Amino acid sequence: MSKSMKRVRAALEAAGVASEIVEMAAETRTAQQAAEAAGCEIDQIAKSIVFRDEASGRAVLFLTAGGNRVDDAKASALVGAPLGKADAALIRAQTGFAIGGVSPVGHLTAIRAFLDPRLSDFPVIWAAAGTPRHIFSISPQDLLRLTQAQVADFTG
Ligand code: 5CA
Repeated sequence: MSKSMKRVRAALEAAGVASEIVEMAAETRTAQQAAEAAGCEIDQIAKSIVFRDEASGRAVLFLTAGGNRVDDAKASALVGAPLGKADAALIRAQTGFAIGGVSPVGHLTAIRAFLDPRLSDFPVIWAAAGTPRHIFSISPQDLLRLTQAQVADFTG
């Protein structure tokens, strides 16, 4: 098992979340691929979209329903600072994950997080487990608890 996936598993276990990481037969790099693999609606996939807070230089996490897009202006207003693109190196350094497998949990360092209310329309959602082939299911409530995310409208 990859180190990235072990961190995800450890975070889920530490929080007492009864969730299993599932290996998919096909790649789950995108929300569309993940939804097809899980056999769920695209909005049931929690995308972990990372931006760079240009004031602090730190990464910020937007847990976004698969079919939604982050609106830059709304997201910046929420953060209270301009946001820029987080490149692969920043994402890797702060989260410990590579693009396509960024998990919402098990990060190397604490990350400020926001959660798309659309995700709360489902009893269970799916997210990346640290690799482009593994996902796990979790309730939106548990995901909120683990990420300490703020629920806010940042899509458009
Ligand atoms: N495993 C899937 C489903 S859970 C997954 O990780 N999807 S995702 O949407 O969270 O991750 C893909 C996202 O990575 C893209 O939507 C995009 O926002 C981001 N991304 C893709 N390429 C880059 C890049 N070169 N730099 C920064 N972010 C990127």
